[in-house]
Amino acid sequence: MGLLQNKTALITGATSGIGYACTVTFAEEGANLIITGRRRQKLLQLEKLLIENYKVKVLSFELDVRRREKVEEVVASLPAKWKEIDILVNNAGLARGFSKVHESNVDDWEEMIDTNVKGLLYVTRQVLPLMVKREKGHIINIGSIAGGEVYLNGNVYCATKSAVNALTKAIRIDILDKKIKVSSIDPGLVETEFSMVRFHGDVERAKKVYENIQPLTADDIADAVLYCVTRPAHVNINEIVLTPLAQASTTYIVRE
Ligand code: NDP
Ligand code: 8X3
Repeated sequence: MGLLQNKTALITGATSGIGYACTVTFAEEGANLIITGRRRQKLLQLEKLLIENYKVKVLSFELDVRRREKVEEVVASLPAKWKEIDILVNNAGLARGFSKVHESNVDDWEEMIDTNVKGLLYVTRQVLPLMVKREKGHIINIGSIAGGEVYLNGNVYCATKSAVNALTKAIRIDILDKKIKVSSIDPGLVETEFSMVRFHGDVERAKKVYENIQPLTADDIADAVLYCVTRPAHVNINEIVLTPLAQASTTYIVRE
């Protein structure tokens, strides 16, 4: 029997990287899954994989977390049983662009702020009341080590992850009397589509980020998430910070 048997989890940004790995890990442990993301084809492929390989139920929604009304509509449309969400993984997010503030593309800022901060809030605002009603649930926010420090050209991305860090702590205080868990997972370098997105599809630049270092994998993060959601009822993991062995901070990295 899986560790998450009879649990229901909603994962944002399930189409790639960390969200995808969390989805598969949760399915392996028997969780029923609500998977969301913008790329319909990838969602459908994932849904098929889950149904064919695991005995779990799956609902998938093409969802851009920046679209507040759509977020409200999706959560409101869930059948009653599916509204009993035990775990919300607020994972959808991105870095877009890598330049100094006075040279940045403002559209990149909007995209990061709207996704990483406002999107996370929109989803939480719809799901958390369902958890509060049941006095049961666990929110996992995927933050970053960039939420605790800043680096050259990281400015707005770091600011959004700093906001995620603040929100994790704030939400935990807000619902302290509601028996709901809130955790933040803050990774360093994880090899996913992250750098391709950050560098607007520049493959060579993206590859360099993971050159001569063994980065974390999305599965490493899913493993940390699974650890958080399988602790005894009285234990809340507030934060897990994890980096590759060769990374001590966003800037101290030893490459072979
Ligand atoms: P990926 O680019 O591989 O995955 C990002 C996921 O987020 C995709 O599934 C994407 O799906 C989804 N997403 C992006 N924008 C939106 C949106 N507006 N609405 C809905 N879904 C969206 O990167 P990672 O897996 O690495 O990133 C996941 C999280 O981990 C992010 O929050 C990131 O900041 C964080 N993180 C990543 C680190 C890394 O080094 N990789 C380190 C620390 C934190 P789709 O395009 O289909 O919508
Ligand atoms: C991603 C890690 O160091 O690129 O959040 O900001 S870093």
